[in-house]
Amino acid sequence: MTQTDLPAAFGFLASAHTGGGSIPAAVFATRGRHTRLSERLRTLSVDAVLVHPDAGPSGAHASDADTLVLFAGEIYNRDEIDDTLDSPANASDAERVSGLFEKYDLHAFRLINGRYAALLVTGTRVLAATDHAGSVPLYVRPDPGHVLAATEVKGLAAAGAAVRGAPVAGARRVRRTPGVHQVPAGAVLDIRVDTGEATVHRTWVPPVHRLLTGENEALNNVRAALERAVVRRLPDGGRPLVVLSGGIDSSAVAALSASVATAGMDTLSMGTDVADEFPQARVVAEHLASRHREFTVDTRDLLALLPHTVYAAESLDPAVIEYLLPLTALYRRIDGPPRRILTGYGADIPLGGMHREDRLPNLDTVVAFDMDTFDGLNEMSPVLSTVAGHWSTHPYWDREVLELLTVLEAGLKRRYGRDKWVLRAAMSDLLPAETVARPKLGVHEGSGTTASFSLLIRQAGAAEDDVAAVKARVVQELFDLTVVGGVDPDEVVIEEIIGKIVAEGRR
Ligand code: IOT
Ligand code: MG
Ligand code: MG
Repeated sequence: MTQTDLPAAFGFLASAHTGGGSIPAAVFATRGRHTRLSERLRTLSVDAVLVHPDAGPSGAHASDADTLVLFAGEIYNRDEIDDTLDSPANASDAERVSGLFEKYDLHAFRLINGRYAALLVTGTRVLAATDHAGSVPLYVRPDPGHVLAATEVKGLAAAGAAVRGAPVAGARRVRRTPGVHQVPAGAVLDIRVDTGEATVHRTWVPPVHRLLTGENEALNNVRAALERAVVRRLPDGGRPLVVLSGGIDSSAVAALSASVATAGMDTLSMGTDVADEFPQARVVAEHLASRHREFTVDTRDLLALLPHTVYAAESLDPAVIEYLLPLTALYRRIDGPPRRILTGYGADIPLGGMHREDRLPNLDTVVAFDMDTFDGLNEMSPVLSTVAGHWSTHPYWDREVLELLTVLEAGLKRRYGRDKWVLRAAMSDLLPAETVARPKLGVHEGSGTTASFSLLIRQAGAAEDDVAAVKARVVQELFDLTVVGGVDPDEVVIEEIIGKIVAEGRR
């Protein structure tokens, strides 16, 4: 595939300042070339580093005398935006943001369906914006006269002491990084650079109402929306790569990709010496005639990547780290040229797929809770794969798909004794019957990750009842070491960390 299939930039680190100012060293887990920018606007100066694939980063920045846009990621409703802006045919995503801003000011970000983080410096303001899902994490440190922003918090943790460190109402502080806040999902932070004052504006909130829709209408809508989301994420003429477990979520993405990708499709499955879903994935790969590969990761090698997973995701949630660890191992094994990877990640959140019983009120309770609490978990972060130079994208968390799935009443999600019924029914003509009927299995279960991590902790002497607490402490410690402390994850020995934490627990 050609590199133009990748976003113009994967991430950035930037400093906007009134007087002189320096930019911290560019620290990214993301692999890519670094390009420095220095722009003197009418009121503010900006220094930035973009991290990008070889073909970038010209489409990732746009500027005129008073405004500079930095853009990491990609937009999926380009056609609609270009129509409303009368953009030239070859506009870049940074230019689209710039054009929307001219027309709508910060409301521009309400209009974008994408997977991105953006920084817009204009006049005396810095706007820091996330997509609806916060799927490309973005962090800011608003000191008076000097605002720092980065797509990975480790770059800001390395920046030295903050001047002000005052809280930003409506934004979460980041552990052990004074003055640093994460921009909420679906939000734009409007920062006055002279004072460092910041105001959060929401650009998307998860819907809390539910729709009573007929079966056929629901499944037709789901099919159409998911197909649109997949099509918008496919490489231009190249072969898509789908990470395939053989469950309904990733199999649906693979089936829709196969139905439109003219150049053929690749699928990839991971397993460990302990567990895999290889037979179930093979059924789908054969049915769709994809070029399919299986990677088996040794469990010891898998667990050794816990520090790398925390370093990439910058997440403190132990359950999320268990979901992301096998995917981290998988992405790191994809060699050759950079790929555009489609996943089935996130389908279980609006569909309540992790919920394993029949009662509808409980199902909707879980959906409402999960849609309220995903922000800050960073489970969709592209850094999991950009550490290996690849770009991942998640069709179920396309803004339109996510909204549609969320609002369907619970009885369409669990129906006829089946979980995720509406999705299964929507895909039944494109997949083998056994795939459509296959019960849900989480990636952390299918790879044995949860069990293997637990075992390692018990082997270090922890009691069964303490395993969950030890996991949480281990993830925290890995965050403190690698993200905050700048320790190379390759230098961290996971057994030593676990041993230390279990010993602490005994004291
Ligand atoms: P799961 O749904 O099993 O897997 C997520 C995606 O990872 C799959 O759709 C597939 O694209 C990829 N994948 C999984 N297993 C493999 C494999 N063996 N080989 C290759 N690719 C694979 C956890 C989970 O159950 O994953 N994620 C949930 C939600 C997490 C809860 N988060 C929250 N409440 N905020 C999900 O919805 O994806
Ligand atoms: Mg799933
Ligand atoms: Mg699964």
